[in-house]
Amino acid sequence: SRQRQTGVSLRGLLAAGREHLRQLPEVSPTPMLLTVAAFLHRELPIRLARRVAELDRLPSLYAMPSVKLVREWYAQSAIEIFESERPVDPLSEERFARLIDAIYERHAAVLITMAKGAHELRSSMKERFAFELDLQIHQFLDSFYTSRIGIRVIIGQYLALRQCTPQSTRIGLLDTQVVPAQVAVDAVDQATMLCERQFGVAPEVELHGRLDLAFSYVPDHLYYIMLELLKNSMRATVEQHAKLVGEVDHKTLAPVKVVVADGEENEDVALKVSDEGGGIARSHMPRVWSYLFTTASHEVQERGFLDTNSRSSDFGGAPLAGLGYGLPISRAYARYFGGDVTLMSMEGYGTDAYVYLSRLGDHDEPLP
Ligand code: W6P
Repeated sequence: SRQRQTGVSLRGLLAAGREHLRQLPEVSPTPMLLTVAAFLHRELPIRLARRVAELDRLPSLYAMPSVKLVREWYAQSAIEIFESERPVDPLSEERFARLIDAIYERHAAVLITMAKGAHELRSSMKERFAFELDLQIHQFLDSFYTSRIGIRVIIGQYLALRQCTPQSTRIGLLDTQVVPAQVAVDAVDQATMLCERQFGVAPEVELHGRLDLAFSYVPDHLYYIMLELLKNSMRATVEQHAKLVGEVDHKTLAPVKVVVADGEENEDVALKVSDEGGGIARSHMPRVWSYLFTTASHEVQERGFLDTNSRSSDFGGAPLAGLGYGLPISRAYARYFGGDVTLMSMEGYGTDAYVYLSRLGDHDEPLP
């Protein structure tokens, strides 16, 4: 855990992926794939061990059974990789990939289990959190989840490259031609389905701006972010309408608006999701980004746990009101490649959510 972590950037991942695909027709595994595997073989135990050491520094959280379980997964995985043979030829690379794949699956439920741990801690304390501890745990979880995103990106990229075919714009988890408007449409479809299932009705979504824009990104991350924002906007719209009109079974909901923007030589791609769902009180804003407060009821939370627990993918369709983790996790995804998510709200009217995605690709990943 005392060794230095080595960061990657979108540009670095793209370059390695392209080189792998260039070498692919000739040999398998390619020299580049072996280089990537060797990088993971050294890097993953460092990153995993650091999380174990960090956890050991938070005794109040670590006392929770769920958190202990997560720590065991991290320690076990670090040891397994550390003790595994270095991937240097087809056979050892194949064995290494199988180990990494199993570890990726082992850690599928980390988010939900840590959330449970934070919940356990909250209920174990009768009173509201002491501000200091609250902040400390929030920052810990933010670092923890940011680190997890990074680990899952480098693992996911390696495993996806092994199955990659050269004739596509897709390079592992990355795509050189992500069309944000198309990702938005896919997220709208899913959010609409979830919203209709929960409320029996969903607002229309209008799409504006640079609908043809394409750039290099991880489409799964953008999808996760957009789905989260759209679910929030749709829910707010339906609930606001019910408050004003006294029913939800009505088709005159204010539409949610999505705008895609980018300028010449612009460093960012920006997306905006706007709703007229009544907005968020300014005093309420901090808890919207918190891992420790959640607006969802306990019953919904429990369902949230069950609904997502069985999934091994991080990008499945989560329930409309789950853990209340969607926003901070979305922001962590955006920040991971140098972007951000912000909310601007007018209480009594509605909310604008802005997503900024760095298109330069040279941002080194944050390595807490
Ligand atoms: C709301 C609350 C919220 C959070 C995130 C995105 C959009 C919205 N709309 O009312």
